[in-house]
Amino acid sequence: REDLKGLYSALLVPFNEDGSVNEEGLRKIIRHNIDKMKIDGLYVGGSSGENFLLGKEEKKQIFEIAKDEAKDQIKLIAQVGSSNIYEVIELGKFVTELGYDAISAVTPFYYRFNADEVYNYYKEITENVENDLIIYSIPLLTGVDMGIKDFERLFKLPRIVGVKYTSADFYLLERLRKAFKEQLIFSGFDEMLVPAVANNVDGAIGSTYNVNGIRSREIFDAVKSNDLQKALEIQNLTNDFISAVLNNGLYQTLKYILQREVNSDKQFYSRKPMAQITEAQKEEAENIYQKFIK
Ligand code: HMN
Repeated sequence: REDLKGLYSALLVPFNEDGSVNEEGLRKIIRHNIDKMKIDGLYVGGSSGENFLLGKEEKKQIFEIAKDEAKDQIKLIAQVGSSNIYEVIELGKFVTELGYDAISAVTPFYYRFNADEVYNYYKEITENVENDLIIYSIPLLTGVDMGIKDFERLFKLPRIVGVKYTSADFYLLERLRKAFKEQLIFSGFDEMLVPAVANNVDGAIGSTYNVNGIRSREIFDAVKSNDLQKALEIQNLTNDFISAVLNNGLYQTLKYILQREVNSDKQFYSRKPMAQITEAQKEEAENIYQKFIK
């Protein structure tokens, strides 16, 4: 599990106007992440990949393309979770066969599952998929809040190796880190990288690393080498960028910037019901691109 540590981009996926996956664009984004952003790995099938808007076959297609393009150059984690446990297991086996380094699964959502139901979901996945599993906790989007006792029980399952922790609760993060030294904790909020690394997370997974990976690595390294002043300076600049992106539409803006960065003449569409970028948003995205990324 040691070698899963590091900085991962939550892979963004470009779609064609008809909603199908833009394979050429996707390959370019993967190359951009490896060659220019120098990331350690990709988190494929996360919220940033608009995964929860896709069908099973499309998810498989994206997992295949990512592995085929990245080969063994970087680590690959596949987010296979959803509330359909049979699909979760099928996808888990599929990506394990493809050679993914680990799987990750979001807490089951929509229905208000209790702690036992969430536990049994993970237990069943680990019993059926022969791969390491990283819990994906993102209460903001799922409404599923887990406490230290829930994590304690889950971390006892043999194949569970850590958690992708997308929450601003730093008290819980501190408690988790102190209690579970052997588990991998990945920070999920890019704008809170400084406090996360200060709490000794093992890595980070985020959407903005697709375009702001170099700066984010500098933040990570500066905190690690106890240069808090430098880390904060870069985080301040990074957060000017992130807040501008969030104000203008997260996925639309990041995909616009990627389209510019990889020189694609085809627009990187979002998947419906996600809205497409408007002319005004494009203009602002171009400003953000010029100011922070180019
Ligand atoms: C994923 O599942 O694709 C992402 O890793 C999720 C990731 O934690 C992002 N969270 C959300 O979008 C809610 C962050 O990278 C986030 O986009 C960024 O910190 C800006 O808020």
